[in-house]
Amino acid sequence: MKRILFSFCFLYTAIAFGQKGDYAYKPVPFTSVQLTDNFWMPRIKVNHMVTIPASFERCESTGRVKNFVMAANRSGKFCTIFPFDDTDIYKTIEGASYSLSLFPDPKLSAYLDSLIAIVGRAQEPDGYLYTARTINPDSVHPWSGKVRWEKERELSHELYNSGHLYEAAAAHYLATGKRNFLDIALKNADLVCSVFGPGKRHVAPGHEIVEMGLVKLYRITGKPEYLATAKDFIEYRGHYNGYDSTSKDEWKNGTYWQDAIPVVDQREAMGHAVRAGYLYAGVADIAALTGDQKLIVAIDSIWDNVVSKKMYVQGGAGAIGDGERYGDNYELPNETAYNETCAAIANVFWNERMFMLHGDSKYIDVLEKILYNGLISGVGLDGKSFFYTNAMQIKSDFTHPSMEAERSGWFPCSCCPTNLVRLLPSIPGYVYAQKDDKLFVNLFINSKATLKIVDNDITLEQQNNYPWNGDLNFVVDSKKPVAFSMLVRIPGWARGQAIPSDLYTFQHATQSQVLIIVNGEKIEYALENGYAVIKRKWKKGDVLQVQLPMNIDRVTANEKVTSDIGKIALQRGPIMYCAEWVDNNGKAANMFIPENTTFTAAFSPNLLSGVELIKGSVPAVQVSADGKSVQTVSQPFTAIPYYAWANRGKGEMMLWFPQKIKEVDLVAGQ
Ligand code: FUB
Ligand code: ZN
Repeated sequence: MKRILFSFCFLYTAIAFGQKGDYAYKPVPFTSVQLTDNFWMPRIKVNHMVTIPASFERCESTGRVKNFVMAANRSGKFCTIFPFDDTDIYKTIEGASYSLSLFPDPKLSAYLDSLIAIVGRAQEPDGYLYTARTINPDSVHPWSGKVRWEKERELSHELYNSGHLYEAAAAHYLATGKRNFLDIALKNADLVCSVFGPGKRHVAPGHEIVEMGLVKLYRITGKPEYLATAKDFIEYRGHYNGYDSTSKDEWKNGTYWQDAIPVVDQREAMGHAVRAGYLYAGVADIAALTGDQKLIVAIDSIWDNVVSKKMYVQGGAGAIGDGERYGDNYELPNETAYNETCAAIANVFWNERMFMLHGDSKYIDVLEKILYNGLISGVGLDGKSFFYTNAMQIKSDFTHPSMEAERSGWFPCSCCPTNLVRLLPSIPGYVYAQKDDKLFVNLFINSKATLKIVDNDITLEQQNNYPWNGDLNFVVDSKKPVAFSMLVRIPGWARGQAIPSDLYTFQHATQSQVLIIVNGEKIEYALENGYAVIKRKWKKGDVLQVQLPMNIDRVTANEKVTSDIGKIALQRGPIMYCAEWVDNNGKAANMFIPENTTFTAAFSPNLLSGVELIKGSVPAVQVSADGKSVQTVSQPFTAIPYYAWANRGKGEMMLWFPQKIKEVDLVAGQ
């Protein structure tokens, strides 16, 4: 009864305060999907065993935890570099919470409780939580402003910290059922809602994420103010009159913060790429909950813009280092590609939400591209070395010293490692989605899912060796036969499409047939928004087989991407490949790949934790030992998955290869 009353009140207040609907397509929660695979589970385990402890250790050794202790005591001096350093603790707690639902670990659980207690003590009585001020309000970080919220539109990150707090507290509550962290977050959210809104302060948060975070709290509590404030934060963008709209400087004209024009009028991805990705994800949430069509038009256009003009072929985004931002259309330089790991993570959040809005597989195609390539490249196979930027090529002269050619343990700004900590163990939540009697299979990961469909409990087991092999098996278990549709994503790459746009195409697009077999019999199927629809009365023991062709494809870029003219990249299934010096006679930047080159693929279980290699023979330009002549020789070629580069030391790496030589640049020798 209490539950019914709560639901009724929630519905009533939700409608009164702006909720008109929700995502049409809902993910099957991470708690219902148990991964058993050989690709993600080992990574999630390394995240649990290595990355999470290392991350907490660094939060301790760098003074991030001490900041909270000092804030609790209201004395001391903020002892780290950035006012958003608090978020590394929140993000690691978030990752640990997801991880605890996979690997019960009483010691870790007790440690989380102890940290949460410290965070709680650092919170001011009215809910304010921001160690950079609370430690000593008279001596604040220069970015923080003398009084609360004064510099929120710029760099204080007060609401950014709150957003990460909400995301982490929601995950902790959902994974563990405990309220200790959630209560801290709610107290802070209540303060935020009392400070910002109509008739109160207006601000476009300087670093988005609070919008998504508030929506998560709204979903847990049903408190309408959380939804309303998230919506306000989006509406406040584009109305600040202190910018210089004539300036080309993105910080001065507001573009850096996605604040130059109202969100409903935005059509192109601009500014800081992580901020942008978090904004678009938050906009999708608000659009879903309020039904605001103008917001949907805006993010649909921005998505088209990113996917057709601003995304690297390995799914990275945010090409420009100065401002960590999106460049112009087709501005995708390889020598200086920035591709912050956090931007890739933000775009996973955004693409998942775009799918939930529209139910089209193209969003999951992009999500998959990011996930298997430009996102996990951010963490080394050891789980404790990271890339902040994700390079597209490394040449031996290391011409651009700002480009990371080697992974680091952590960074003074450690946003990327701790973002990876939270993303990886949340992957079970991306595998399936549902709408009415439709079950969407979005990711192909060995797992056992328990879910309810048309009021029946079923379990669905995936058996495959993805991403190396395209043979997918699904086994249904159900007490009684259930009529529902299984919609299996047929990835764009299996249908001759490199990306859902004309930004990248397969040079020799082959239209291989995707075979679908039910209980041993090949079936005909219709393709709906990129999904093969298999509608039947499913019963215990039914086996669905889907055979995706695993060709090695040559990818070419749109000719407007000047840095890729005349070049190809190699893709097999969802995986993009690169060549490293270590497998290719000490160099990688001297090889080219003529159009008629043939390749083979072979699995190498002992290399780089087990990878499918692409092998062939290609011409390589060689300089004679005396430095007096140049010749082209045919040599064996080995490419590894892009995500696995830089795990064996520092040297050349190439992802795009010329098909012919145009000219040779001479570098003087001694
Ligand atoms: O500002 C907080 C985080 O620091 C951003 O998301 C990253 O790009 C880094 O600048
Ligand atoms: Zn980052």
